[in-house]
Amino acid sequence: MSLKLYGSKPSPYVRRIRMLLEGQDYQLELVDLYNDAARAEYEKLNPLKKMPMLDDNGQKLYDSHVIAQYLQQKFNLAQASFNDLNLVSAVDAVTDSLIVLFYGKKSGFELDSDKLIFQLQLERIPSVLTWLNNQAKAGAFSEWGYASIALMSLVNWVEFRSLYDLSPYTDLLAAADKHRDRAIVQSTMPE
Ligand SMILES: N[C@@H](CCC(=O)N[C@@H](CS)C(=O)NCC(=O)O)C(=O)O
Repeated sequence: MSLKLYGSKPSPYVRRIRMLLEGQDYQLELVDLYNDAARAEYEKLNPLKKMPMLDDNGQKLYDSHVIAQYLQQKFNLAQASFNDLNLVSAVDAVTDSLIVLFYGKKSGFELDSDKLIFQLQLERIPSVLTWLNNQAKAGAFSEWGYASIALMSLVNWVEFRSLYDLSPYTDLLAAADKHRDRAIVQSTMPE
């Protein structure tokens, strides 16, 4: 098969691409970045050692946004608007901050706000979630597209790993609830 997506099932960035690839023929190549041997093997394919990576018959792409752009062109999918891309950037900001906190915790650190690296993330997350919640209230995620795909990847991953209390962000959760039952959302749930 020519189209191969490298990544893990829990990864929110990989999940976006799995959802974008709905209905397409591709192979998911599982990568375990927590395993030293698997990481060393993956480095031979991808020096960035990040996921997702797409390999389309030898054409490699290393970043989910570049992959999304590539797939939009390849399969004639709708282009995301700049407003949607802003929503995706905001979802990325929360995702990246939660990844830093997740790695911090996994590395045995206390996630207190005395440490600048944690303080920055702990400040950013509620600020961005509040903005996203207001956007959701205004209907920004009502259509199924790149922004809603990014939102579902974030919300389901946060729930799967119990990473953060999203309950105050009621409009954001209501927006996610509108898409929860989609077949592609259900079939790509983190596991
Ligand atoms: N900007 C990248 C972010 C990808 C990313 O951070 N992926 C995480 C997994 S969710 C990863 O590969 N982390 C490994 C590491 O940072 O060493 C994208 O959009 O693809």
